[in-house]
Amino acid sequence: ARAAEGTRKLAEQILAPVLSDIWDHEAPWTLESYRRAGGYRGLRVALDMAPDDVIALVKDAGLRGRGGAGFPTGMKWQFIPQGDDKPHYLVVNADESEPGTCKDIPLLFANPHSLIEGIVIACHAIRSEHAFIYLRGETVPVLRRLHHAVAEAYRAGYLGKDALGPGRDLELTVHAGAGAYICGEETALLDSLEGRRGQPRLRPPFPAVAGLYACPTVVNNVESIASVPPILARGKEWFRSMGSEKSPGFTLYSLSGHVARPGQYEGPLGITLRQLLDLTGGMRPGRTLKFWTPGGSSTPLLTAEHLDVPLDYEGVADAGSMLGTKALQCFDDTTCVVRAVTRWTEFYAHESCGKCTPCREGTFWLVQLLRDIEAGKGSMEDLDKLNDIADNINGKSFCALGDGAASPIFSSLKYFREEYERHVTGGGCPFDPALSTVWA
Ligand code: L3W
Ligand code: SF4
Repeated sequence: ARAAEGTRKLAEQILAPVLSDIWDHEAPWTLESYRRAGGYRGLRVALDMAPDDVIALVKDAGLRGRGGAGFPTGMKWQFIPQGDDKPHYLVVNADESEPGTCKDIPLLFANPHSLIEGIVIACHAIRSEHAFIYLRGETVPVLRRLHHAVAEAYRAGYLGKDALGPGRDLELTVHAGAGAYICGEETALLDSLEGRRGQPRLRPPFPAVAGLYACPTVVNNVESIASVPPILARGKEWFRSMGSEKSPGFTLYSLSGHVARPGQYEGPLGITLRQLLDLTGGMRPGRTLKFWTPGGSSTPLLTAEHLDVPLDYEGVADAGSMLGTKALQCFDDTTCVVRAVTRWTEFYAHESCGKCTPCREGTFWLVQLLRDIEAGKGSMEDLDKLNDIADNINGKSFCALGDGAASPIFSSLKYFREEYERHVTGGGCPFDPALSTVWA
């Protein structure tokens, strides 16, 4: 009975969305539609507050970054030095491209004003007069819609001259990237925005100290910034009434793969994949869950044993993985894990920026070994080599892309070593490629 009650409460929260509340309204991307639903109310509250009080509120609410690392948003804002004479910048990371991650682009497409309102509030808080949105360039319809929304916001006075109060202007620049996964890494993004080849910078200094044009810069994910206006409008207690103590609030879960109804589902942090699948029709008919990623392919795989892991930062970490971007890619019993890992590793090898040797060389060698194993040309020694190469990438690379590439190798060997061995002893892949629809 308690489980049923929990599921009912969860359904109520899922059915009372915040970020996605107007996605099914008519033309939700327009200023008119957004304002009709109460949009820009949080901004009015914020502009009546001192900047430091806005930062304190976001910090007390406990909002954590939704781009993958879960870093506390208010604390990041607080790192911006005060009393200096350099300009401060806000940069929104909309370069979404982590495999399986598909929440920021739909959010921008459906409701770009929720991001713009969050940007204005954040700029007030960190005393910035110029913000940038770095958008994944391939998403041309989103780019057009974003430009349209920014123009509306300028016309309405939310941006431009005196937008933050008398003498406090705010400019917002939308920049389309050229389609490199590494430009989602915050410092590579800044290099790309400055017109250079996007490659990670050494940290520290962190962007908060020396970011865009060597000035103090906050880099935040789209969903993090779009979550700020409702906190201003409804208060920190309301935000904290959802989720858990260390991971409060609501979030977007991107459900994909062999599920009956893939899509974006909004709910509190801390729900479980089992609850989400129960509410959304489960796996495709007649099939069972074999493995899944909690937050894109850079986060270690989990299995059906982990269906009741709370999807919050601590719960997923305790299970040996990371919440990451909450990209729940679900694979059923028809899927060859070696094939899935090979496909992801090919992605990392292709997207490796080449700056450091462990990642540039290691991802190349991982792909060669995996392809051989999948094709039945591998040996038992190759399985140890896979582990060894991943070990030489993990923690020894210049940025998180290297660790991300090592993670599916380690976790698949941990849970499915026997399946790798069957490829070696059986002369190739034991699965029927016609049954699995994920890999074209
Ligand atoms: C000032 C300090 N700032 C940390 C800031 C830092 C950054 C944030 C988090 O990787 C993960 C990665 C992917 N003073 C600071 C400080 N900061 N210490 O806090 O930093 P960090 O290093 O923990 O993480 P990160 O480099 O931001 C993000 C994983 O997310 N991921 C990838 C997602 C990809 C996308 C996409 O497609 N766009 O989001 C998925 O799980 O592997 O582990 O801002 O400056 N002392
Ligand atoms: Fe580039 Fe990979 Fe090194 Fe990151 S880990 S700097 S992506 S080569």
